[in-house]
Amino acid sequence: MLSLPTGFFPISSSKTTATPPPQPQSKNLAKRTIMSSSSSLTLTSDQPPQDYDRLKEVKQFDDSKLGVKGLLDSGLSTTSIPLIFHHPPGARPNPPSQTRPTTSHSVPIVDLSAPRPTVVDQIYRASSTVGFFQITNHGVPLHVIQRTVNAVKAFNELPTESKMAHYHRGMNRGVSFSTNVDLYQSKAASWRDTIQMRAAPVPPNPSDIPEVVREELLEWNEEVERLGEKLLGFLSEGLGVNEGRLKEMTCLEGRTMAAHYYPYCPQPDLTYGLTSHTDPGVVTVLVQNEVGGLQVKCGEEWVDVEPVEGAIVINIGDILQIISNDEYKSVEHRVLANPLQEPRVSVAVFCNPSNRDGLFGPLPELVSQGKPAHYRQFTLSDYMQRFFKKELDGKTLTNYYRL
Ligand SMILES: O=C(O)CCC(=O)C(=O)O
Ligand SMILES: [Fe+2]
Repeated sequence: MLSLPTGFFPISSSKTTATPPPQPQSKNLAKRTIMSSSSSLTLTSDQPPQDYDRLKEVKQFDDSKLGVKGLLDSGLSTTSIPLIFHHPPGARPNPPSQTRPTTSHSVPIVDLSAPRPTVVDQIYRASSTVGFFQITNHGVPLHVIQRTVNAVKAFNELPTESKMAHYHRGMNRGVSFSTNVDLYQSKAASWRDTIQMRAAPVPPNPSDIPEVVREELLEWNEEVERLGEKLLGFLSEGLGVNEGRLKEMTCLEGRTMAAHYYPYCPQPDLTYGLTSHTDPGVVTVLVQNEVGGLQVKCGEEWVDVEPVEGAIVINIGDILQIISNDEYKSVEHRVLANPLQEPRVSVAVFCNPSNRDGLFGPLPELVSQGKPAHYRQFTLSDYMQRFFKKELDGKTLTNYYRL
């Protein structure tokens, strides 16, 4: 069920966005097609008709350039969601999203204004258990976070016709806007639209970024770079290695941004906002609005990553789990479909190494006779190739390279 994670390597590889063969269609035609009564996008019963052609439906939806927000605004999905979004009964949120259980676990909040040894210790503990934590007093002004989130909201709430002009999956220019970045890979679609942006090493040409989010996403990218450096310092120190170790490995230099919009979903128990996955990179830096829905898996429980005003969510990715020889944990997380009228907005920045030909594996400082390496070494190019050939599944990177 695990699908391509949002916004990791996709950026510079043309293979990243498995787009079906182009079929020229005018906007209006696309819209007519999706709205025609013969389209099973209007079919919402759990039982697909015998002649149900899922790929055709998916493609029609993509060609319509509506995204889920446009589908909702078109009036097509105000009470029920099309079949392409229905996840199989055994793979739906359980228990239903409206009755989230209380759990004994929680995602730690680390106050970065505490003395450094305390911060390092708390980040180490969170990273080696839940794999997620939130940081406060991090130096990024609240209004900068709000500006970023509000810009993403404003873009998604533009009239559908204006957004359609930006709708495409290819990342050749370093920016895309589409629904479900994994639309053609996943078995069931989810209820979100996403702007993806290559953030580093080379951000896109500003004129290729939709104007409504242009300044804000570029500014956010700079904030994340500053914050990321501090963060990598804490994470390195927690491992007992030189403070600059992860930074020197270029772990911050390959960044991708995914700005997600999760509108109201009329049937949130049939689908997801984003299905369960781990992030393949080093660390992810994420801001979210007040709506909530992000959950992290702790044992068999799904624990809410509660929105905290001004806080920034950090999670460990697969590469850092490997580099740390399993001291840090890359943990599965997901987003429930949004049952509220207020949309959920989040902006994730995936920090990856930029060095694709160097060898990555457990840090030699962390390996000894008593603590053997859990992984073999690999290059990012190798990983990317396997990743896009879909040779890997589940906790892709960690399982594949595990010794
Ligand atoms: O929207 C969120 O809160 C989570 C996003 C996420 O996990 C991802 O993009 O990989
Ligand atoms: Fe993620």
